[in-house]
Amino acid sequence: MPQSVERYRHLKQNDPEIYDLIQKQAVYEASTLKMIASESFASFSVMEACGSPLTNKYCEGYPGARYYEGYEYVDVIENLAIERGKKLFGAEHVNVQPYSGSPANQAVYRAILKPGDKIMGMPVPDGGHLTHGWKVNFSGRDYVQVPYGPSPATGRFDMTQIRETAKSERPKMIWVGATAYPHTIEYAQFAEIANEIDAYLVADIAHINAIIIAGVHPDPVPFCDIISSTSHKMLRGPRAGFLLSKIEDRYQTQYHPDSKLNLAKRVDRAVFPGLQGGPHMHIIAAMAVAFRDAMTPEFKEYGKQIVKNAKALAAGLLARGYDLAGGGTDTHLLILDFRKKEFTGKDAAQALAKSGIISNFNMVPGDHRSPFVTSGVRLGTPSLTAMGMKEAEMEMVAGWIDRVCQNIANIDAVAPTIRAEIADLCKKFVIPGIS
Ligand code: DSN
Repeated sequence: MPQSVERYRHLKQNDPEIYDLIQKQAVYEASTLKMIASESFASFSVMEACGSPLTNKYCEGYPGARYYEGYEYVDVIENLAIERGKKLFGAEHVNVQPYSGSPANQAVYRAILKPGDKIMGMPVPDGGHLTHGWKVNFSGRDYVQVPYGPSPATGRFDMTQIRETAKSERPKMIWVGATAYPHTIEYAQFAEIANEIDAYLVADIAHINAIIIAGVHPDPVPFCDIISSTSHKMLRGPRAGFLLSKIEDRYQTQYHPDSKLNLAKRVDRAVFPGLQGGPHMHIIAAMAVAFRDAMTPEFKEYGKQIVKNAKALAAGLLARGYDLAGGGTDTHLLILDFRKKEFTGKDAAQALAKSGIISNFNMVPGDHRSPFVTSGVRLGTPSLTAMGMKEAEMEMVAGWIDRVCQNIANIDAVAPTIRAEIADLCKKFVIPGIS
């Protein structure tokens, strides 16, 4: 039985129904391959901070300027989170209050733009995020998205094309960041384009923060006005968001009604009181824990191994004749490209899940299928890497994926065997925060 569940003795007594479901989820996660690219495992320490009495505390405002009394200890906690965030990323300013990635991104808009302004971002089917200007999201309704994305022919950014679009459309802000782009992002090249058109450059590094920390992906901090992130995903912290920014605003008088304030102050004001009320102090404490963990050599090794594992998995799949969007990966994720297959991404994701490989179906560049079924499956390596898996296990994973894809039509016959083999492999590893 997973240790984390054994520890929940009060919950077990008071609400056995929820306890039982948590237990089942923990057992499920400990016996399957979590390959959703935006997931990893938070540590027991992070979860203990999340489950601490800080959950009760209200302290609207920022350290030293609260609207509630009794802030002595929580001010120290929030300042620690901020200082650790600054040190970890080398940032001038850090805000740790966003409730998650989407609220962090809302704050970016409120800090630097006015409704109706033009922004450049990747549509969701191209690998962007809802909050990068997608039409059904506030960001696509209140702002005007100029879309860009990987070239359908190469699966990679065409920087000449992106520059041309930016110069003709002149957006006031460029988002650079993705949820399904497997290649290196060259922030310096995006910064040149943003500078040429006097646009803000904002990176969303929620998916790739750990590989940036590990030094195996370019660092956006020198190039971007604001950087948005989550603290869960590969960073392995609590379910929350944070913002890094420069202190000064290089376009001070141009775009914003609050232009007397510097950028750091506008970011803070956009989060509170602009969008949110009381900060979640238990989560901020857990974020401080995660930032501290992320400064260790072990974390940097984990970040490096994430990429090595993704490359090993890509090599294993390519060797078995599969197509990958953009031909491979430089990051934590890869996208199986099933455009030439008779089955869809959704068929494959469901068959993989039955077999114990948990992923999500995803559009691929140049996809002819609808977003409800797609031609792709997105696979990420952070969770397996957090368990301690390395290249040899990735070769086994490639083999299992191949067996599933060869047997989509009769998956019920083969899935139980594959699932049992996967459960056996998982037993050899410690599952952080579970076992
Ligand atoms: N939903 C996340 C993902 O899976 O990429 C992004 O927020």
